[in-house]
Amino acid sequence: MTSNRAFKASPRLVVAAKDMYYTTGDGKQVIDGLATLWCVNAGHCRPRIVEAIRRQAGTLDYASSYSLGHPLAFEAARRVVELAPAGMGHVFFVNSGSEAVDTALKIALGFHRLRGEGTRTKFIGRERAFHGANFGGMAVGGVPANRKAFGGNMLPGVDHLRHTQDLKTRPFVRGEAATGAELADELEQRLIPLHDSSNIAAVIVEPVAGAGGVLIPPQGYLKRLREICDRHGILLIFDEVITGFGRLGAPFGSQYFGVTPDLITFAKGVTSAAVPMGGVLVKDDIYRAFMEASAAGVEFFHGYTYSGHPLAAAAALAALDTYAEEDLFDRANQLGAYFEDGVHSLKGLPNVIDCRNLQLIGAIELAPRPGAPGARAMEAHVKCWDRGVFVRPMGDVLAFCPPLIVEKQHIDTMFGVLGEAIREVA
Ligand code: PXG
Repeated sequence: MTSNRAFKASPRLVVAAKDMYYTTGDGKQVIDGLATLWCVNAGHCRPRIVEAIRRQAGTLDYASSYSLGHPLAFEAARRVVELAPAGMGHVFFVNSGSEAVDTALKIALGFHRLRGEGTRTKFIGRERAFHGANFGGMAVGGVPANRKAFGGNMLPGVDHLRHTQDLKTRPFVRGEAATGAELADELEQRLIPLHDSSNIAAVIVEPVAGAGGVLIPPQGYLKRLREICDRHGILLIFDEVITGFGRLGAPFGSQYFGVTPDLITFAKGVTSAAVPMGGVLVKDDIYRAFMEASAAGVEFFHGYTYSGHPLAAAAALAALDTYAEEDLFDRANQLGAYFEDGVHSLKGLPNVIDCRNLQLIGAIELAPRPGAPGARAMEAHVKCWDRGVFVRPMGDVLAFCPPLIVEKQHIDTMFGVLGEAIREVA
Protein backbone atom coordinates (compact mmCIF):
# COMPACT_ATOMS: atom_id res chain seq x y z
CA MET A 1 0.00 0.00 0.00
CA THR A 2 3.08 2.23 -0.15
CA SER A 3 5.18 3.15 -3.14
CA ASN A 4 8.44 1.62 -2.04
CA ARG A 5 10.40 3.53 -4.65
CA ALA A 6 8.94 6.86 -3.50
CA PHE A 7 9.53 5.96 0.14
CA LYS A 8 13.16 4.98 -0.48
CA ALA A 9 13.71 8.23 -2.35
CA SER A 10 12.25 10.28 0.49
CA PRO A 11 11.80 8.17 3.63
CA ARG A 12 9.38 9.51 6.17
CA LEU A 13 10.11 8.12 9.61
CA VAL A 14 8.42 8.71 12.92
CA VAL A 15 10.21 7.90 16.14
CA ALA A 16 7.67 8.64 18.88
CA ALA A 17 4.03 9.54 19.42
CA LYS A 18 1.92 11.04 22.18
CA ASP A 19 -1.80 11.77 22.21
CA MET A 20 -2.62 13.67 18.97
CA TYR A 21 0.96 13.96 17.70
CA TYR A 22 3.76 12.06 16.04
CA THR A 23 7.39 13.09 16.49
CA THR A 24 9.41 12.72 13.29
CA GLY A 25 13.04 11.67 12.99
CA ASP A 26 14.07 15.30 12.71
CA GLY A 27 12.12 16.30 15.81
CA LYS A 28 9.00 17.80 14.19
CA GLN A 29 5.52 17.40 15.74
CA VAL A 30 2.79 16.22 13.33
CA ILE A 31 -0.94 16.09 14.10
CA ASP A 32 -2.28 12.61 13.39
CA GLY A 33 -5.32 13.64 11.37
CA LEU A 34 -6.32 10.08 10.41
CA ALA A 35 -5.74 8.27 13.70
CA THR A 36 -2.90 6.97 11.46
CA LEU A 37 -4.89 4.29 9.62
CA TRP A 38 -8.31 5.00 11.12
CA CYS A 39 -7.27 3.13 14.25
CA VAL A 40 -5.64 5.09 17.08
CA ASN A 41 -9.01 6.10 18.48
CA ALA A 42 -7.85 6.90 22.03
CA GLY A 43 -4.73 8.76 20.86
CA HIS A 44 -1.12 7.61 21.07
CA CYS A 45 0.72 6.07 24.03
CA ARG A 46 -2.18 6.45 26.45
CA PRO A 47 -0.92 5.60 29.95
CA ARG A 48 -3.49 2.94 30.88
CA ILE A 49 -2.92 1.02 27.65
CA VAL A 50 0.88 1.28 27.85
CA GLU A 51 0.85 0.07 31.46
CA ALA A 52 -1.52 -2.82 30.74
CA ILE A 53 0.69 -4.10 27.91
CA ARG A 54 3.82 -3.80 30.07
CA ARG A 55 2.20 -5.66 32.94
CA GLN A 56 0.77 -8.39 30.74
CA ALA A 57 4.09 -8.98 28.96
CA GLY A 58 5.64 -9.85 32.31
CA THR A 59 2.74 -12.00 33.56
CA LEU A 60 1.48 -14.18 30.71
CA ASP A 61 3.22 -13.29 27.47
CA TYR A 62 1.38 -15.83 25.36
CA ALA A 63 -1.24 -18.52 25.61
CA SER A 64 -3.07 -19.96 22.67
CA SER A 65 -6.80 -20.26 22.12
CA TYR A 66 -6.35 -23.76 20.67
CA SER A 67 -7.69 -26.09 23.35
CA LEU A 68 -6.43 -23.70 26.04
CA GLY A 69 -7.76 -20.40 27.22
CA HIS A 70 -6.84 -17.51 29.44
CA PRO A 71 -9.18 -15.25 31.41
CA LEU A 72 -8.33 -11.94 29.74
CA ALA A 73 -9.56 -13.12 26.34
CA PHE A 74 -12.94 -14.00 27.85
CA GLU A 75 -13.04 -10.73 29.76
CA ALA A 76 -12.23 -8.78 26.57
CA ALA A 77 -14.98 -10.67 24.70
CA ARG A 78 -17.46 -9.87 27.49
CA ARG A 79 -16.56 -6.18 27.35
CA VAL A 80 -16.92 -6.01 23.56
CA VAL A 81 -20.31 -7.74 23.84
CA GLU A 82 -21.40 -5.14 26.43
CA LEU A 83 -20.83 -2.46 23.81
CA ALA A 84 -22.46 -4.40 20.96
CA PRO A 85 -26.07 -4.17 19.81
CA ALA A 86 -28.43 -6.34 21.88
CA GLY A 87 -28.50 -9.98 20.81
CA MET A 88 -24.89 -10.07 19.56
CA GLY A 89 -23.50 -12.02 22.47
CA HIS A 90 -20.43 -13.81 21.09
CA VAL A 91 -17.02 -12.86 19.75
CA PHE A 92 -14.44 -14.72 17.67
CA PHE A 93 -11.04 -13.04 18.11
CA VAL A 94 -8.53 -12.64 15.29
CA ASN A 95 -5.58 -10.31 14.69
CA SER A 96 -6.62 -7.89 11.97
CA GLY A 97 -9.52 -6.54 10.00
CA SER A 98 -8.65 -8.74 7.03
CA GLU A 99 -8.81 -11.84 9.20
CA ALA A 100 -12.07 -10.62 10.73
CA VAL A 101 -13.66 -10.31 7.30
CA ASP A 102 -12.52 -13.71 6.07
CA THR A 103 -13.67 -15.21 9.39
CA ALA A 104 -17.11 -13.61 9.06
CA LEU A 105 -17.49 -14.99 5.53
CA LYS A 106 -16.60 -18.48 6.80
CA ILE A 107 -19.05 -18.19 9.71
CA ALA A 108 -21.79 -17.23 7.24
CA LEU A 109 -21.08 -20.27 5.06
CA GLY A 110 -20.92 -22.58 8.08
CA PHE A 111 -24.17 -21.24 9.50
CA HIS A 112 -26.19 -21.87 6.34
CA ARG A 113 -24.69 -25.31 5.88
CA LEU A 114 -25.53 -26.34 9.45
CA ARG A 115 -29.13 -25.31 8.87
CA GLY A 116 -29.43 -27.38 5.73
CA GLU A 117 -29.09 -24.41 3.38
CA GLY A 118 -25.67 -25.29 2.05
CA THR A 119 -26.52 -23.92 -1.39
CA ARG A 120 -26.14 -20.42 0.07
CA THR A 121 -22.52 -19.83 -0.93
CA LYS A 122 -22.50 -16.52 -2.79
CA PHE A 123 -21.50 -13.19 -1.27
CA ILE A 124 -22.64 -9.73 -2.27
CA GLY A 125 -20.18 -6.90 -1.65
CA ARG A 126 -20.21 -3.36 -2.96
CA GLU A 127 -18.17 -1.29 -5.39
CA ARG A 128 -15.48 0.83 -3.73
CA ALA A 129 -15.66 -1.25 -0.55
CA PHE A 130 -12.47 -2.14 1.30
CA HIS A 131 -12.61 -5.34 3.31
CA GLY A 132 -8.91 -6.02 3.75
CA ALA A 133 -6.10 -7.55 1.77
CA ASN A 134 -6.79 -11.29 2.11
CA PHE A 135 -8.50 -13.30 -0.62
CA GLY A 136 -12.01 -13.27 0.85
CA GLY A 137 -11.98 -9.57 1.67
CA MET A 138 -10.40 -8.70 -1.65
CA ALA A 139 -13.11 -10.61 -3.53
CA VAL A 140 -16.04 -8.93 -1.77
CA GLY A 141 -14.18 -5.60 -1.78
CA GLY A 142 -14.51 -3.17 -4.62
CA VAL A 143 -11.40 -0.99 -4.75
CA PRO A 144 -10.08 -1.59 -8.26
CA ALA A 145 -6.39 -1.17 -7.39
CA ASN A 146 -6.66 -3.92 -4.78
CA ARG A 147 -8.22 -6.35 -7.25
CA LYS A 148 -6.50 -5.65 -10.54
CA ALA A 149 -3.38 -7.76 -10.07
CA PHE A 150 -5.26 -10.74 -8.63
CA GLY A 151 -8.26 -10.79 -10.94
CA GLY A 152 -8.16 -14.47 -11.88
CA ASN A 153 -7.96 -15.73 -8.35
CA MET A 154 -10.86 -14.08 -6.59
CA LEU A 155 -13.39 -16.15 -4.65
CA PRO A 156 -15.97 -17.44 -7.10
CA GLY A 157 -19.60 -16.51 -6.61
CA VAL A 158 -19.27 -12.88 -5.63
CA ASP A 159 -21.30 -9.99 -6.99
CA HIS A 160 -21.33 -6.32 -6.07
CA LEU A 161 -23.91 -3.64 -5.36
CA ARG A 162 -23.30 -0.18 -6.75
CA HIS A 163 -21.59 2.26 -4.41
CA THR A 164 -23.67 5.10 -3.03
CA GLN A 165 -21.79 8.18 -4.16
CA ASP A 166 -23.20 10.48 -6.82
CA LEU A 167 -21.24 13.69 -7.16
CA LYS A 168 -23.39 14.85 -10.06
CA THR A 169 -26.60 15.07 -8.07
CA ARG A 170 -25.34 15.02 -4.48
CA PRO A 171 -22.08 16.98 -4.08
CA PHE A 172 -21.10 18.76 -0.84
CA VAL A 173 -23.58 16.86 1.32
CA ARG A 174 -23.39 17.47 5.06
CA GLY A 175 -23.86 14.11 6.77
CA GLU A 176 -26.22 11.57 5.20
CA ALA A 177 -27.82 12.53 1.88
CA ALA A 178 -31.61 12.84 1.93
CA THR A 179 -31.92 10.89 -1.31
CA GLY A 180 -30.37 7.64 -2.50
CA ALA A 181 -31.82 4.99 -0.16
CA GLU A 182 -33.32 3.35 -3.24
CA LEU A 183 -29.80 2.27 -4.27
CA ALA A 184 -30.32 -0.60 -1.81
CA ASP A 185 -33.23 -1.86 -3.93
CA GLU A 186 -30.75 -3.08 -6.50
CA LEU A 187 -30.22 -6.06 -4.19
CA GLU A 188 -33.84 -7.14 -4.47
CA GLN A 189 -34.53 -5.94 -7.99
CA ARG A 190 -31.37 -7.12 -9.75
CA LEU A 191 -29.01 -9.33 -7.73
CA ILE A 192 -31.48 -11.61 -5.94
CA PRO A 193 -33.46 -12.36 -9.12
CA LEU A 194 -30.17 -13.01 -10.93
CA HIS A 195 -28.55 -15.36 -8.40
CA ASP A 196 -31.65 -16.54 -6.49
CA SER A 197 -31.68 -15.96 -2.74
CA SER A 198 -31.28 -19.70 -2.11
CA ASN A 199 -27.71 -19.29 -3.37
CA ILE A 200 -26.78 -16.14 -1.45
CA ALA A 201 -25.07 -16.46 1.94
CA ALA A 202 -24.47 -12.86 2.95
CA VAL A 203 -24.27 -9.21 2.02
CA ILE A 204 -21.25 -7.35 3.39
CA VAL A 205 -20.95 -3.56 3.58
CA GLU A 206 -19.04 -0.97 5.55
CA PRO A 207 -21.65 1.29 7.19
CA VAL A 208 -19.42 4.18 6.05
CA ALA A 209 -16.96 3.14 3.36
CA GLY A 210 -13.47 4.28 4.37
CA ALA A 211 -10.50 3.31 2.26
CA GLY A 212 -12.57 3.39 -0.94
CA GLY A 213 -12.82 7.15 -0.54
CA VAL A 214 -15.12 7.91 2.45
CA LEU A 215 -18.63 7.27 1.17
CA ILE A 216 -21.45 8.19 3.53
CA PRO A 217 -24.63 6.12 3.11
CA PRO A 218 -27.81 7.96 2.14
CA GLN A 219 -30.48 8.23 4.85
CA GLY A 220 -32.38 4.95 5.18
CA TYR A 221 -30.06 2.97 2.87
CA LEU A 222 -28.70 0.55 5.50
CA LYS A 223 -32.15 -0.02 6.97
CA ARG A 224 -33.42 -0.94 3.54
CA LEU A 225 -30.57 -3.41 3.01
CA ARG A 226 -31.50 -4.98 6.37
CA GLU A 227 -35.15 -5.36 5.38
CA ILE A 228 -34.28 -6.98 2.06
CA CYS A 229 -31.83 -9.41 3.69
CA ASP A 230 -34.51 -10.35 6.23
CA ARG A 231 -37.07 -11.03 3.53
CA HIS A 232 -34.69 -13.43 1.77
CA GLY A 233 -32.88 -15.20 4.63
CA ILE A 234 -29.58 -13.53 3.71
CA LEU A 235 -27.12 -12.65 6.48
CA LEU A 236 -26.05 -9.01 6.73
CA ILE A 237 -22.44 -8.34 7.72
CA PHE A 238 -21.36 -4.85 8.77
CA ASP A 239 -17.62 -4.37 8.40
CA GLU A 240 -17.06 -1.96 11.28
CA VAL A 241 -13.28 -2.05 11.23
CA ILE A 242 -13.35 1.75 10.87
CA THR A 243 -16.80 2.66 12.21
CA GLY A 244 -16.41 0.62 15.42
CA PHE A 245 -15.29 2.01 18.75
CA GLY A 246 -16.69 5.50 18.78
CA ARG A 247 -16.01 6.90 15.32
CA LEU A 248 -19.66 7.89 14.82
CA GLY A 249 -20.54 8.80 18.42
CA ALA A 250 -21.73 5.33 19.43
CA PRO A 251 -19.83 2.11 20.16
CA PHE A 252 -20.59 0.80 16.68
CA GLY A 253 -22.01 2.32 13.51
CA SER A 254 -24.83 -0.17 13.90
CA GLN A 255 -26.17 1.77 16.89
CA TYR A 256 -25.60 5.12 15.22
CA PHE A 257 -27.66 4.07 12.20
CA GLY A 258 -30.16 2.04 14.26
CA VAL A 259 -29.63 -1.07 12.12
CA THR A 260 -28.50 -4.38 13.60
CA PRO A 261 -26.63 -6.73 11.27
CA ASP A 262 -26.10 -10.45 11.88
CA LEU A 263 -22.34 -10.18 12.12
CA ILE A 264 -20.00 -7.27 12.85
CA THR A 265 -16.31 -7.33 12.00
CA PHE A 266 -14.06 -5.09 14.07
CA ALA A 267 -10.32 -4.42 14.58
CA LYS A 268 -8.26 -1.22 14.78
CA GLY A 269 -9.95 0.80 17.58
CA VAL A 270 -10.57 -2.25 19.79
CA THR A 271 -7.04 -1.80 21.16
CA SER A 272 -6.63 1.76 19.89
CA ALA A 273 -4.09 0.02 17.60
CA ALA A 274 -1.53 -0.50 20.37
CA VAL A 275 -1.50 -4.29 19.76
CA PRO A 276 -3.02 -5.93 16.66
CA MET A 277 -6.45 -7.41 17.34
CA GLY A 278 -9.66 -7.98 15.45
CA GLY A 279 -12.81 -9.96 15.90
CA VAL A 280 -16.24 -10.94 14.70
CA LEU A 281 -19.35 -10.32 16.77
CA VAL A 282 -22.17 -12.72 15.97
CA LYS A 283 -25.84 -12.87 16.80
CA ASP A 284 -26.77 -15.44 19.41
CA ASP A 285 -28.73 -17.63 17.00
CA ILE A 286 -25.64 -18.00 14.80
CA TYR A 287 -23.57 -19.09 17.79
CA ARG A 288 -26.35 -21.50 18.85
CA ALA A 289 -26.53 -23.05 15.38
CA PHE A 290 -22.86 -24.02 15.63
CA MET A 291 -23.21 -25.32 19.19
CA GLU A 292 -26.37 -27.31 18.56
CA ALA A 293 -26.21 -28.49 14.97
CA SER A 294 -22.56 -29.32 14.34
CA ALA A 295 -21.22 -32.84 14.62
CA ALA A 296 -19.20 -33.90 17.67
CA GLY A 297 -15.78 -32.28 17.92
CA VAL A 298 -14.71 -28.84 16.75
CA GLU A 299 -17.84 -26.80 15.98
CA PHE A 300 -16.19 -24.23 13.72
CA PHE A 301 -12.89 -25.34 12.28
CA HIS A 302 -11.10 -22.01 12.17
CA GLY A 303 -8.62 -19.95 14.16
CA TYR A 304 -5.20 -18.34 14.27
CA THR A 305 -2.11 -18.87 16.43
CA TYR A 306 -2.56 -15.43 17.93
CA SER A 307 -6.37 -15.32 18.30
CA GLY A 308 -7.10 -13.73 21.68
CA HIS A 309 -3.41 -13.01 22.32
CA PRO A 310 -2.87 -11.98 25.96
CA LEU A 311 -1.17 -8.67 25.06
CA ALA A 312 -3.99 -7.81 22.67
CA ALA A 313 -6.64 -8.74 25.23
CA ALA A 314 -4.88 -6.63 27.88
CA ALA A 315 -4.60 -3.71 25.47
CA ALA A 316 -8.27 -4.06 24.51
CA LEU A 317 -9.43 -3.99 28.12
CA ALA A 318 -7.31 -0.92 28.82
CA ALA A 319 -8.47 0.82 25.64
CA LEU A 320 -12.12 0.14 26.50
CA ASP A 321 -11.48 1.51 30.02
CA THR A 322 -9.90 4.63 28.53
CA TYR A 323 -12.85 5.15 26.17
CA ALA A 324 -15.28 4.80 29.08
CA GLU A 325 -13.37 6.96 31.61
CA GLU A 326 -12.99 9.82 29.15
CA ASP A 327 -16.40 9.36 27.53
CA LEU A 328 -14.63 9.21 24.17
CA PHE A 329 -17.52 7.52 22.34
CA ASP A 330 -19.45 10.76 22.84
CA ARG A 331 -16.76 12.98 21.30
CA ALA A 332 -18.12 12.61 17.78
CA ASN A 333 -21.52 13.85 19.03
CA GLN A 334 -19.91 16.81 20.79
CA LEU A 335 -17.56 17.80 17.97
CA GLY A 336 -19.32 16.48 14.86
CA ALA A 337 -20.87 19.83 13.88
CA TYR A 338 -17.60 21.73 14.39
CA PHE A 339 -15.69 19.13 12.40
CA GLU A 340 -18.34 19.28 9.66
CA ASP A 341 -17.88 23.07 9.37
CA GLY A 342 -14.12 22.49 9.11
CA VAL A 343 -14.51 19.96 6.29
CA HIS A 344 -16.94 22.18 4.38
CA SER A 345 -14.81 25.33 4.93
CA LEU A 346 -12.68 24.01 2.03
CA LYS A 347 -15.59 24.25 -0.43
CA GLY A 348 -14.78 26.84 -3.07
CA LEU A 349 -11.01 26.30 -3.01
CA PRO A 350 -9.40 25.45 -6.38
CA ASN A 351 -10.24 21.94 -7.66
CA VAL A 352 -12.32 20.96 -4.63
CA ILE A 353 -15.18 18.99 -6.17
CA ASP A 354 -16.63 17.56 -2.97
CA CYS A 355 -16.57 17.85 0.81
CA ARG A 356 -18.31 15.13 2.81
CA ASN A 357 -18.47 14.07 6.42
CA LEU A 358 -20.24 12.16 9.13
CA GLN A 359 -19.46 12.66 12.82
CA LEU A 360 -15.63 12.39 13.10
CA ILE A 361 -14.95 11.12 9.60
CA GLY A 362 -14.56 13.38 6.61
CA ALA A 363 -13.09 13.80 3.15
CA ILE A 364 -12.28 16.33 0.48
CA GLU A 365 -12.23 15.25 -3.15
CA LEU A 366 -10.07 17.08 -5.69
CA ALA A 367 -10.50 17.11 -9.45
CA PRO A 368 -7.76 14.88 -10.87
CA ARG A 369 -4.97 16.67 -12.67
CA PRO A 370 -5.30 15.80 -16.38
CA GLY A 371 -3.15 12.76 -17.14
CA ALA A 372 -2.00 12.39 -13.52
CA PRO A 373 -4.81 11.08 -11.32
CA GLY A 374 -3.99 11.23 -7.61
CA ALA A 375 -0.99 13.56 -8.08
CA ARG A 376 -2.72 16.65 -6.72
CA ALA A 377 -3.89 14.95 -3.51
CA MET A 378 -0.47 13.35 -3.01
CA GLU A 379 1.25 16.71 -3.34
CA ALA A 380 -1.22 18.30 -0.91
CA HIS A 381 -0.59 15.44 1.52
CA VAL A 382 3.20 16.01 1.38
CA LYS A 383 2.80 19.77 1.90
CA CYS A 384 0.54 19.10 4.91
CA TRP A 385 3.06 16.67 6.38
CA ASP A 386 5.85 19.23 6.00
CA ARG A 387 3.66 21.69 7.92
CA GLY A 388 2.81 19.28 10.69
CA VAL A 389 -0.49 17.70 9.63
CA PHE A 390 -1.02 14.11 8.52
CA VAL A 391 -3.99 13.57 6.20
CA ARG A 392 -4.31 10.51 3.99
CA PRO A 393 -4.43 10.68 0.20
CA MET A 394 -6.49 7.95 -1.46
CA GLY A 395 -6.51 8.66 -5.19
CA ASP A 396 -7.83 12.22 -5.38
CA VAL A 397 -9.54 12.02 -2.00
CA LEU A 398 -7.99 13.36 1.20
CA ALA A 399 -9.43 11.72 4.30
CA PHE A 400 -9.66 12.75 7.95
CA CYS A 401 -10.44 10.58 10.90
CA PRO A 402 -8.72 12.05 13.95
CA PRO A 403 -8.26 10.32 17.30
CA LEU A 404 -11.37 10.85 19.44
CA ILE A 405 -9.35 13.03 21.86
CA VAL A 406 -9.15 15.70 19.11
CA GLU A 407 -9.83 19.31 20.22
CA LYS A 408 -11.17 22.26 18.24
CA GLN A 409 -7.66 23.74 17.93
CA HIS A 410 -6.44 20.59 16.12
CA ILE A 411 -9.44 20.70 13.80
CA ASP A 412 -8.67 24.37 13.00
CA THR A 413 -5.03 23.55 12.27
CA MET A 414 -5.84 20.50 10.15
CA PHE A 415 -8.23 22.31 7.83
CA GLY A 416 -6.25 25.57 7.85
CA VAL A 417 -3.08 23.80 6.73
CA LEU A 418 -4.90 21.66 4.19
CA GLY A 419 -6.58 24.76 2.73
CA GLU A 420 -3.16 26.38 2.14
CA ALA A 421 -1.85 23.17 0.59
CA ILE A 422 -4.82 22.87 -1.77
CA ARG A 423 -4.27 26.44 -3.00
CA GLU A 424 -0.62 25.73 -3.64
CA VAL A 425 -1.18 22.56 -5.66
CA ALA A 426 -3.89 24.13 -7.84
N1 PXG B 1 -12.18 -3.69 6.69
C1 PXG B 1 -12.16 -2.35 6.65
C2 PXG B 1 -13.45 -1.61 6.58
C3 PXG B 1 -10.94 -1.67 6.70
O1 PXG B 1 -10.93 -0.34 6.64
C4 PXG B 1 -9.82 -3.80 6.82
C5 PXG B 1 -11.06 -4.42 6.77
C6 PXG B 1 -8.59 -4.64 6.93
O2 PXG B 1 -7.99 -4.45 8.16
P1 PXG B 1 -6.45 -4.88 8.38
O3 PXG B 1 -6.30 -4.78 9.88
O4 PXG B 1 -6.28 -6.27 7.90
O5 PXG B 1 -5.60 -3.91 7.64
C7 PXG B 1 -9.75 -2.40 6.79
C8 PXG B 1 -8.40 -1.74 6.83
C9 PXG B 1 -6.38 3.09 3.65
C10 PXG B 1 -6.24 1.83 4.45
O6 PXG B 1 -5.96 3.11 2.50
C11 PXG B 1 -7.30 1.32 5.14
C12 PXG B 1 -7.19 0.11 5.82
C13 PXG B 1 -5.97 -0.56 5.82
C14 PXG B 1 -4.89 -0.02 5.14
C15 PXG B 1 -5.01 1.17 4.43
O7 PXG B 1 -6.94 4.06 4.15
N2 PXG B 1 -8.32 -0.41 6.42
